[in-house]
Amino acid sequence: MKQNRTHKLWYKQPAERWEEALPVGNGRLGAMVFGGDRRERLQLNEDTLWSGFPRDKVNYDAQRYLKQARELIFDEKYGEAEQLINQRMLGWNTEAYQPLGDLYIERIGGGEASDYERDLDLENGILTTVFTADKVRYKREVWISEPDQVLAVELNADLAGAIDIDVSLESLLPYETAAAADGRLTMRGMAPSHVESNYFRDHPQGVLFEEGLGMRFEAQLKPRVFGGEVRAVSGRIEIRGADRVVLLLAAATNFEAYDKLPESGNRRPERLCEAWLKAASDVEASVLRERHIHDHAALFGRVELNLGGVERAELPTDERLEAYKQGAVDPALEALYFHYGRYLLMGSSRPGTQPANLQGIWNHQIEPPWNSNYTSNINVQMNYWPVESVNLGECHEPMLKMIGELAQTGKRTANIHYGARGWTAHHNVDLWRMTTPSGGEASWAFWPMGGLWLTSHLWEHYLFTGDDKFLREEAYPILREAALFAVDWLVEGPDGTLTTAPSTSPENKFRTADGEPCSTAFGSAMDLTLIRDVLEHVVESAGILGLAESEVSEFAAALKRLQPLRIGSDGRLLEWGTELEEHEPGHRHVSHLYGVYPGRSINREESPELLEAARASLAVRIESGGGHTGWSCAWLINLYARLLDGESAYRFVHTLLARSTHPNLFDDHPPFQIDGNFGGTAGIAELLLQSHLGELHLLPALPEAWPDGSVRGLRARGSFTVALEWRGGRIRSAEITADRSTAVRLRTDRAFEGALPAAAGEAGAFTGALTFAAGQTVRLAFE
Ligand code: FUC
Repeated sequence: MKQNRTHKLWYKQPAERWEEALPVGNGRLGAMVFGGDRRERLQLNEDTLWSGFPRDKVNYDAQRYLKQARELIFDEKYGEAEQLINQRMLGWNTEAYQPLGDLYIERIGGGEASDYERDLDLENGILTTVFTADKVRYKREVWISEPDQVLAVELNADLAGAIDIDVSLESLLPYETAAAADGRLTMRGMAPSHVESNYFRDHPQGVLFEEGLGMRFEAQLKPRVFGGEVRAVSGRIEIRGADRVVLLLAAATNFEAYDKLPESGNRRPERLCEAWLKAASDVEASVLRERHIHDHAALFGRVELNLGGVERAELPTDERLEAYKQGAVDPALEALYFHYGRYLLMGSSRPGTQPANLQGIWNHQIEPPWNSNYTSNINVQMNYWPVESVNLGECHEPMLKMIGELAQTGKRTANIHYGARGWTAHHNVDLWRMTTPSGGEASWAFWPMGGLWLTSHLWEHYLFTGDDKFLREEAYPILREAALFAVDWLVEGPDGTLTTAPSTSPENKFRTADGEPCSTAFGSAMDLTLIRDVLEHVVESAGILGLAESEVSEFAAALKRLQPLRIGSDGRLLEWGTELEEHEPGHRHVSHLYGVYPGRSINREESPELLEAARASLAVRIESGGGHTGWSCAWLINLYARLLDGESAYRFVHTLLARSTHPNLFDDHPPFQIDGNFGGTAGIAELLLQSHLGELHLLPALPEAWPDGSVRGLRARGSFTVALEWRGGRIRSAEITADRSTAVRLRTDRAFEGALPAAAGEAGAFTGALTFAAGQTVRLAFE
């Protein structure tokens, strides 16, 4: 059967490795589906299942050493300052995101499978596996419903009575299962009270279980069997001679109430599962399926992207990716990667759920890499880079909510660690909203700027939506408290400007005068950029909201005295407040370029010299081996998009796919880490539309690899939705809708010389202004 595979990942064999399995999720529940013909495995996750328990992790001693650390730094004794921080001012690592368990469906009897195929349809969020065994055609569909909060597996066969399966639940964590006479399966388990930090291994050491401290979880499965029978046998169920089977699974932890809580309001996981399963089994599976598709398609279908090229979707996705690595030109695969990023974000972040962590919600290890936590010195932010521009604004909610929660826990950290007002967070965050420094070493752990970076998400959400109520009630109080921390954290530097000390530039190191690698100095470009941003955002917000807060003048005064970014003797942007020799010139983080992207303070209009210095820094970073991890490569795409260098950006789109992508199109840091998927998706959007300078820039950096194409549904700051069409690298038409009545400048300075936009009547590269009534669409045709 020939089918349209434009929005599908598909394979001719089951997954052998986890990175070949396909993800489904509703933001809270996730599964990696292996598609085994004989033994199907669905590896399950629930987004609140973490190790640990709520507790106070502040380091009461930290503040004692702050003054001394500052003095050492201003005496240029950087190594000594760093030692002091490492010994006295750090904290404990975050807890780890946990795997819930596995659902196994074993086919009993029957011969070898042939004509096998599995696919994931991004448009409807349904995963299908089909194969033939003993001349019977079997079909299995899996989806996870957001409206109904259950996972569904539907099994069909084209011969009556042909379905003979055993169904069981297992977990890597301590668990018990029970099977009831009606076929209901229950798995009850317990999470570790603590997991030691572990980057790559997965073994039992360092995993602590303490009765009464770890989280409890439960999964319940309810089968609906048509035309056959079901038996409970020692903890599993046996289904024999069925025509059709629908398995419904619900899972929950005792972490806290969900927004989606059934009305009982009871937090016990067993009650939650029962309520969800009851509601879901009161309706036909076809109704559940329709409700799921309706919900999924409403979000997924908002954006269309066509990057041209010959559609190579007739090739299975793994073979297609392999061909791409070997040099096949496949812009449609690049478009598929973009759509997959949107799919993954919808699957791992929906209103009321936890935000997407380092692996979204998909994790099969008790000791996952970097605890599968929220790494807030780039990674969790990158997860949300595309969220607004690719028209998934509501999927931002879990992140925005977490920022509000961190603003609460982070007050204690600001106060006790640094004697400062406001709130702070560092480079690692977890379910428990840890805001203290982690353990380890200063180069990553000592970074009290995490909270400031996170607040940019509140501001961006405001810019995209123009929602004053959100700004007033949700964003402003958090921004203001972050700004209070920023002004209290600033100190007078040797030249009399306000700077930061101790200051690191995430994970990077310089060489001290003795040639030793060291990370701690003063005034890193990223600190100063983040502080400038938050102070400006608060001052601007207060203006928009008409607030006459006393601190606003304090913020404005600090802005005037802030140490400016500096350019080094070789024309590159300095990463620390003074010129220091780099220890690893090709370091994966490019924190000092924050102002180019995701920030906007380094731009061609207001700071062209800094922009050129940033360009020079970037070039050296890349020549020296930078961009070598998935997310690092994805950052480069976005930076080059902002530098309006479509060709360099495209080079990294290609690298990301060819070098850093698993067969299931998951980003490969290595190992799997989802940020690269999201950063790549954001970057592709950024090449087509930019709005960070208060104008709509159409096709700002279109690469030559995508001469013909179209996009529909991208969002721009100012509450715009934009559709574009281009041919031969030149824009042909644009359709812009504004949610609110507004005016905006328009720029189409690439591939548009001499054309005349029908609606605007201006000749030359068009940079005119357009005005909109609320809801109005303006269509521009370019000849
Ligand atoms: C940061 C990065 C690493 C990794 C980790 C999760 O520490 O420097 O490359 O992505 O986060």
